Amino acid sequence: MPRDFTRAKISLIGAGQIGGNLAMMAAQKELGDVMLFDIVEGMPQGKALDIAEMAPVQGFDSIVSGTNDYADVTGSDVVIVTAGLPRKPGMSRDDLLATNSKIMTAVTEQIKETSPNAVIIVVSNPLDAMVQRCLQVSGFPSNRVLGQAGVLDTARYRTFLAMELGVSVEDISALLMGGHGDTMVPLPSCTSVGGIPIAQLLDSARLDEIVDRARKGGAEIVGLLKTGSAYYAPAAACTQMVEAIVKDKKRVLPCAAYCDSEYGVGGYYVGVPIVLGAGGVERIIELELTEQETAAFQNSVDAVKELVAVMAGLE
Ligand code: TXD
Repeated sequence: MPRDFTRAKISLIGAGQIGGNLAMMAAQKELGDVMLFDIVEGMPQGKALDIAEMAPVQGFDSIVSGTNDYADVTGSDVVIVTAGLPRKPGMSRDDLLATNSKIMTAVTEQIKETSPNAVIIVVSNPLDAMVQRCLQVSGFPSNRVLGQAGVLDTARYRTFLAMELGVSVEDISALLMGGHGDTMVPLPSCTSVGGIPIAQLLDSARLDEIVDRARKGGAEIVGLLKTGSAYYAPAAACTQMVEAIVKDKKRVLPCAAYCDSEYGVGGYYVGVPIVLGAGGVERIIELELTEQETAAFQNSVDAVKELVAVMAGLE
């Protein structure tokens, strides 16, 4: 009797720019079979077929499919949500919050119904509020609902450091905490180059400039593209998280995780280092922060709380 080997089922809710690229990257790495879902008819099917036709050239056997029917999402092991609308001219941040939180509620109800054992990774913006909504609606344990932001922000920071120092990106190890964007908290004490503390290679003024560029990394790309936000690096960041889960790698990565007693957050999502494996958020690593880092982190938590309060007020 042959043993029953099954591949992980990875479903992507939202087959736009990030969803499409994530489908491609996950298939190329053979992380599992990929189901692309979107409300736009034909689009996920078209992207899936295009990716499937890469397989003979690139040599991967993951099955990539597209659908407009949630029944096809049934039994997913990992679900990544990128569904939502980007901000359009004339729309306030609250308008976006209202629209996307409605989408997040509807999407999460379907995930709960079709894939009750999945780990959900939320990507849609405003990230820290959307992941909170997903937790509330799913009723899943908080270890199975997390958000992607920190892997991307840290990747941007590592890219700029490698450019500055003229060394391989592979040798830059770094960590950023806090929310996605302006309130991001850099931790120079957790930044090293081939094991060498960053302070020995770069003065703190230059490091601050690099952190600032990472902090505004999303806006820099929006400014260049003009028609949308970044998607290749966000898709790569999600791919790394999916890989950690489906291969139970127990990677130490900065992710938006539900912190209650941790860091004294009191029940909100915020970017912290976690151990990511088959169980989702298997552990939140609590670092000892300096006074300045604690203040910056608190500032970030306050911004998240404010966003969640606005979202609650919209109901
Ligand atoms: O690091 C991060 N977290 C981020 C997040 C980095 C970059 C971009 N970030 C946010 O991700 C961005 O602000 C958006 O909220 C999401 C997705 O970005 P993407 O660039 O992929 O947006 P697209 O191309 O507009 O894709 C969104 C898709 C689109 O195809 C819609 O038709 C679909 O979402 N959509 C839905 N799918 C399913 N169900 C519903 N209800 C739905 N509504 C829209």
